Amino acid sequence: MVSVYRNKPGDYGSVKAVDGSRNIHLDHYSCATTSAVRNAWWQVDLQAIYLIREVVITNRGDTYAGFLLHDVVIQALKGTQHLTCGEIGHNPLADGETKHIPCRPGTVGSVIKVTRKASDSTGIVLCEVEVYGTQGYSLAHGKPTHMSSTFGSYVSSKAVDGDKNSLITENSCTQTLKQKNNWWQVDLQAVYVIREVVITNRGDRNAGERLHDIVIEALKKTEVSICEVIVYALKNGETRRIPCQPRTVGNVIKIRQNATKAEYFTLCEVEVYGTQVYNVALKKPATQGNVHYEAYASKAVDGKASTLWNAESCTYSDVVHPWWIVDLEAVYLIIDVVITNREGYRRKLD
Ligand SMILES: [Ca+2]
Ligand SMILES: [Ca+2]
Repeated sequence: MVSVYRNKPGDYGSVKAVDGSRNIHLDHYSCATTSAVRNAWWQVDLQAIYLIREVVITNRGDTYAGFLLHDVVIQALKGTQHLTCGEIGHNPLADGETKHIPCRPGTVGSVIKVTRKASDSTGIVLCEVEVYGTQGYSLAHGKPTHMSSTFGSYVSSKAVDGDKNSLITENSCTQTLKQKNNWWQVDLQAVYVIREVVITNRGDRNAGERLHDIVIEALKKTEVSICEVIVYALKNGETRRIPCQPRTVGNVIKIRQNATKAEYFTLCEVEVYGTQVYNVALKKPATQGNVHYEAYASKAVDGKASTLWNAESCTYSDVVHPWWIVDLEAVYLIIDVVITNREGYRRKLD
C-alpha cells in the first residue's frame, strides 16, 4: 500500500487486510492502515490471473471511524490493463460493516487494487479484503463477438457473458434467425494454441436438438484450423467439453452450422481454453557466420521494429552461404517464423 500508519508495518501493514481475520478494532492489529494521505491505495498480488467474481471488504468499527470508508474504487490489474470491479460510492460503509462488492462481468486480473478517490487526505483503513474468483478463465469471456443474424435480444455476446444458464428466457443465450449456414464467432484479440472449446446448449422446450452438424474452427488471418466437427446434436442444456485437434491455432474461434435445412442457431455459452502464442526468440542467444560493422546476430532478436540500418537493429554477415541461429533455450511448438528485412537496400534477402 501507499504508506503505513505510524510507520509500523507489524501493527498496521498491508498484510493485515489478508490475515484471515475480520477483526474491526484498530488496536487489535488486524487492519491495514495507511498514513493520512490523499488517493491512498492498497493492493494484493494474487500471483495468477483470475476471473474475479466478488470482492468483500470489512470496514473498521471502533471509535466510529468507519465513516471514512467511502469513494473507493476497486480494480483488477493485468499488465497495463486496469478493469474496474466495482466501487464504494459517496455513502460510507457502516462501522464494522462487511460489504460484498460483485464485480462487473469480465473482471480479470492478477492484482486487486483498492484506491480511495475522496478529496480529503485521511488515508484508508481496510480490516479485511477477500477476493473470490476462478482461475483458468475462458479466453472468450467478454471478448468481441459476431454472428450471422440476430433474433430479438439474443445477441452474440450472450455466449461469452460468463453465464451458462440454458433457459433462453433467462437472457443469457444467443439466437440467430431461422436460416441455413448460421455462424457465430469470437475475437480472442491475440493468437492462441486452442486446447479446448466448451459449449453450453439451450435446455428449454427441447430446442437443444437444433445444435447439430457444427464445425468449430480457429482462424488466423487466412489460415483455418479445425478444432472439431460435431454431427449429432448436443443434449438439451448439455455443457460439452470439446478437445481440439493438435495445432488448432488462431485469434478467432468460429462455430458454424452445416445444416441442410434452415434452423435457429443458439449457443448459451462458449468457453475457450488455450495458450497464448508469443515470440520465443526475443533476446535469446543468437550467432551467425561472421559479424560485419558490429551488426551482431543478437540485433535480429532485440525486439526493435526498425528496418533502417542506422537504427542499429539489423544483423550483417557476409561469408559465403551465410547463416544465423537463435537458441530458444527450451523446446517449443513453433507456429510461425517472422523475418523482417532491411529497408532501402539493393541486395535482397533471397
Ligand atoms: Ca484483517
Ligand atoms: Ca451465456
